[in-house]
Amino acid sequence: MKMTFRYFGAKSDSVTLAQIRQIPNVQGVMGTLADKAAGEVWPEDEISAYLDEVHAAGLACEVIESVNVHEDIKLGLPTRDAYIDAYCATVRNLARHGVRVIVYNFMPVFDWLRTDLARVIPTDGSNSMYYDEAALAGLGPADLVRDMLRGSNGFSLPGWEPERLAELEATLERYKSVTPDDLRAHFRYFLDGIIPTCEDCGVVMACHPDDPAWPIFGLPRIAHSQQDFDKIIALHDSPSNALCLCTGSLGTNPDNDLPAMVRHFGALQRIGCMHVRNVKILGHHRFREASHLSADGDLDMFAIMKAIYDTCPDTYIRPDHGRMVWGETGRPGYGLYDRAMGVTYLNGLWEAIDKLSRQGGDER
Ligand SMILES: [Mn+2]
Repeated sequence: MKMTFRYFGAKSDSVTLAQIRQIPNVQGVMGTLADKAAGEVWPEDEISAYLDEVHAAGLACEVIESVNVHEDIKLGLPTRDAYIDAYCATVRNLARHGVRVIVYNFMPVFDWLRTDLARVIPTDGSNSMYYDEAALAGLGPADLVRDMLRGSNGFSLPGWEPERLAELEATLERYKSVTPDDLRAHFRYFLDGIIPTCEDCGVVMACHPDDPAWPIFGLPRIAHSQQDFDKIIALHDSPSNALCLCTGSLGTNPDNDLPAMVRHFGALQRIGCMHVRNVKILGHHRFREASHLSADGDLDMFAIMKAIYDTCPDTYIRPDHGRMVWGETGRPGYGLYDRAMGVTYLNGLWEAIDKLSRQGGDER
């Protein structure tokens, strides 16, 4: 596996490339241009400036995240063709600079969602992001956006860019007539439009799951179970139509068997990259993010890493949202310390799995 770390760029991250470079075994970043609106073509000069900075720090960047899909594409509006062309232009620009995997999602309006961005964990005084469906009662989508932005410590939240949300009410209204099958049909149209370009330039699209792993505010959501992802990879049959299995997002629903999902899609060669993190389920549609350690949450991180080792050992991995520990402040979920601890823990699991396998001590 290629261990990486998310990096938002010097202007948008509280963590530096020098710090990332010092985390054991981190060979690269999963990068982004933090200020790009959905539908915008990512200019080559900005891509190369970002990558030059990463490379100068001794790190690779073959995975780019958050190339967001314009709502008109998800809504299937006539204007979608121009946005699909723009998306293809961004794919080509990224590929020209060595990018091999692009992480995106097809969630209507809202990207990931939490009801508290800094919930104190009583047992140790750290804090992490928290979700309680009951806290949404009486809240409209606009209230939620206001609360999310207020809790962001001044950082932009990926997927919560204000310009995307400016026309919130109108966009929500448009989705009222869109069924999950409609959304899948729009997804197929999008994939049919971009995958030939991706194949041409050797790029794999990695679809990130819905987070949390169920519909919210009555919006259709179609990417939160193994069945959902089977349908997505069938929409356009190509090795370039792949997945970013995010264990913490899918793990919010205890019905999702993460090691089994990794094995299933790993065996099909449809895992473009992995986000590996843990989550603690506290009740029905109530959870908080945990340290990466298996015992601190509800996911078996050993079984997940073993499934990666067995079915897609060369994939890109990064730790995902961490807690805030040791007094650190920053972009919620994206502090340095807890994610760095997550990396070393995942490294340890990997070394043990690898050595036991080589010694014939693998009893699976
Ligand atoms: Mn993720």
